[in-house]
Amino acid sequence: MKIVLSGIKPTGIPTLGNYLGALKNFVKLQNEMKDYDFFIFVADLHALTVPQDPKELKDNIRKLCALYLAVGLNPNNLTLFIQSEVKEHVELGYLMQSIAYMGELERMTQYKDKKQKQVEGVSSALFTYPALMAADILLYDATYVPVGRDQMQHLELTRTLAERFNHRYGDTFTIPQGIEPKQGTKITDLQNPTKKMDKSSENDKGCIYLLEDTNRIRKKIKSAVTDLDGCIRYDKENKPGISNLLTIYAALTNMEIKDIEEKYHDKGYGIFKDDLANIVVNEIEGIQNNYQQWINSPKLDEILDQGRIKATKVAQKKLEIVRKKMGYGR
Ligand code: ATP
Ligand code: LTN
Repeated sequence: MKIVLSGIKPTGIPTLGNYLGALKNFVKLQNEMKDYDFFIFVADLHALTVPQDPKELKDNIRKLCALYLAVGLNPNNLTLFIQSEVKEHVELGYLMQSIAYMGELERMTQYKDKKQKQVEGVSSALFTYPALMAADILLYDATYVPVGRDQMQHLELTRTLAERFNHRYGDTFTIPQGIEPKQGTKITDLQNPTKKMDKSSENDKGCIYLLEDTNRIRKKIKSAVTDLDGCIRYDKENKPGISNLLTIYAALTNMEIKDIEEKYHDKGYGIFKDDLANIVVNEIEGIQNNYQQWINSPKLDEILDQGRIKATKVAQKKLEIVRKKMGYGR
């Protein structure tokens, strides 16, 4: 059984960035890699690395589960589960902390960024987060892990920890490989196009959420920050706003950026943005319609129950091997 595995934190409503960097790619890979098993989960323990409102968290977990199915993941070849329901993640997470070095964790960009934003204090879980992420992946011997660019550093660390473990205790874990989408690996904020579009960002105007009103989405695209030269050309350094919009366009239409530039070479930003708004809304409307079918469906709970049972079985088996190799316990 070869496995593709990934997770998303329920820290808010997923954005167009999560969709293009992760969700859409999960669906594409599921359609292409027929001989792989797909394990997709809601990383709820990871959400707790920064303060969460308990009611909102509960709500976001269910919404994310429904969205996974609404974007087109096929439940027939999917182990969909909630991380906290498979207790083995926490135990292996701790074991990974025991082999990860402080210096390695200190170098993580996400930790350094998120640390700056914590007003009440930085939780120690935010610091050790990559060890838990490594456990999420290694428990299942995942071969491929589809993620956006921002997660590649964590994936590299996961590989390092797996190799270190295998070296110390003998061959135990598969060394996983990250897969980024061809386009859309880093979608930036519409108002601040050098910054990543983040679902937990305070800047609502710069983010497109998968469940928001489509008229608002249109307005956000039309008021996206661009530049004054009026030319639709990809240039990330000097034209980050237009470059980001071109990336979104390309990722949603599967067109090459140069062909989009050609198509709009004699047109202004207004027309380009109108067309892009139609493309984005068209895609998101489809997702929202499917979402309505899943969110209150008892079938969703059935899928999650089956997912928990299957994931637990695989995880327990792996952890039993790890316990023996490390020598702790009776
Ligand atoms: P937070 O704002 O709470 O840090 P996030 O949206 O950045 O959340 P996750 O929910 O864990 O982070 O991200 C899930 C997946 O979406 C990951 O694979 C990540 O790489 C991808 N992703 C997140 N933001 C973007 C983005 N702006 N562009 C492309 N991919 C993204
Ligand atoms: N760290 C990721 C979410 C995440 C994940 C994982 C992704 C947690 N565990 C395992 C892939 C595999 C994030 O913040 N985007």
